[in-house]
Amino acid sequence: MKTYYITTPIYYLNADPHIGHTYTTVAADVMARYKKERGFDVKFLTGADEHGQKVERAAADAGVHPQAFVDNLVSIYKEVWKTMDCDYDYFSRTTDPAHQETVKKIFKKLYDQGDIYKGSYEGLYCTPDETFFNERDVIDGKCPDCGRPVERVTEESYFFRMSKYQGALEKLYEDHPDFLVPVARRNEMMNNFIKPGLEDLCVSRTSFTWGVPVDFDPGHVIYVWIDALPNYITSLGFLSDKDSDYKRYWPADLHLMSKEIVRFHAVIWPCILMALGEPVPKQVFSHGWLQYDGKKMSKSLGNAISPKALVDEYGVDAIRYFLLREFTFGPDGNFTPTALINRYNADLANDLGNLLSRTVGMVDKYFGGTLPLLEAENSEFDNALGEMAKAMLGKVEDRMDALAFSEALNHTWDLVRRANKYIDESQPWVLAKDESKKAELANVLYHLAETLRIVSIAIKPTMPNTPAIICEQLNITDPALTTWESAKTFGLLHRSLTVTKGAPAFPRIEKDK
Ligand code: ME8
Repeated sequence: MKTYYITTPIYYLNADPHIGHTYTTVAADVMARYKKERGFDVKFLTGADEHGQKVERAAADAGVHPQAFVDNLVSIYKEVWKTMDCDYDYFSRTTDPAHQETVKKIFKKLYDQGDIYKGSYEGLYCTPDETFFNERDVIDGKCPDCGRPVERVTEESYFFRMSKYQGALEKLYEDHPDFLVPVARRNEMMNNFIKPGLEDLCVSRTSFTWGVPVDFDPGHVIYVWIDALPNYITSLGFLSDKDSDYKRYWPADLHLMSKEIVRFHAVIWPCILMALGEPVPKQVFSHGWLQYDGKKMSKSLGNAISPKALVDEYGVDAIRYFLLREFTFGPDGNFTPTALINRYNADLANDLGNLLSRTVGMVDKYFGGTLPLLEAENSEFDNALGEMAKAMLGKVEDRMDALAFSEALNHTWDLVRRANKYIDESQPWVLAKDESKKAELANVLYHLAETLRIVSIAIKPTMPNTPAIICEQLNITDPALTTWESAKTFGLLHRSLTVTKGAPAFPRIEKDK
């Protein structure tokens, strides 16, 4: 069986997650579910990045031990992933003793082979982001990422000899143009970081203690990226005696993240892996920021939206659908309540919700809930709908494989809208008035039900709960009728199907809410 290993970043544990954090995790979850549907042996990793000065300070402010501080936040994060139906296989924690042991081994190995050396560092440091910047990157003494002031720091540090991997990294980018996508990010990394020459990287700190210690030099803790990035392999048992997952799933198929940490994943991480003599991930994909009022959503900017509040109001499937359908996966996207309500009402309440309730309602009204077994010739409308339904999943697959979630969903909704139009074309209410048109009428309703079956399969990865609602109302219980591949055939549903009327799947939202 082919494997598929996908990761999100491990999130900093300094605040409750907002809907921006969930953007990556939901996308990764959708991709993981999609690959499972396609028959892959999938592993999906998310987790928590728990060390560093910022956590140490926040815990001190809260008057608790840093471990207690991060344990509490981990449970909050896990609750949010449950709320968002994100079904991960590994929850990576950098305070996990096994992770720490492997990070120490990695550090020691790189030191022993001369890829880590001791020096002294002077630089401009953004504490909240735990990132050093060059003079040329800092804007008026402020961090180019978050806009907060940077501090000048001088200290004895260990360095990772990244400059040594200049040639190998350039070759990676040349040989594998898809290593980093979208192409704009690839160009940015090439032009801003790789071509100007890789600089050695500071990988230890002495100014705080909340981190993995350098065991051969007390006083130094391993600085964030050599601790955080290897989580993707420590979780698989790398350099431990339980490394079967590492052997099976590494290299990762996809690292997902937003643009501010691309450099770490697409420049520093491959250099670390090359130094370790291990394969690099197959692909790094960077999406944009979810913004609110044109600014990156973040707790510190005060524009963070709580995932739970949204899910309580609209339902988890609607929020997952909105995140992936509304914004193109790649550029930044602006989150607005109006866009959410419009999208919900148009696509979910009107298009999909109505298609289901009209179909079930008409089977109920015209045939008492069970379609009769009558022979009818297909009309041109029946044939057109059937052909479109059969072809839809192939188009979805093409777009999903390119991480073009919005386009993939749009292919499914093209069919949903087509089916609603088909109702208008076929005019079941006219057929119902004519006793001799009973077979034709049953055939129309059958085409609608079968289209809904196919739609319910295509939406499974994005909307994990809605297919059950559709199947319940159409009484689909045979697992053979809900497999991914079954959505490429039209006409599998039993002709004399029985429906069960249910509550509207997506009740309309009044705008003034
Ligand atoms: O950077 N829009 O953790 P982090 C879209 N610990 N995505 C967003 C977002 C927004 N407004 N806000 C956050 C770290 N994200 C490090 C990573 S990995 C070895 C270590 C998502 O908590 C997005 O994926 O700051 C971004 O890259 C990630 O959260 C950063 O999370």
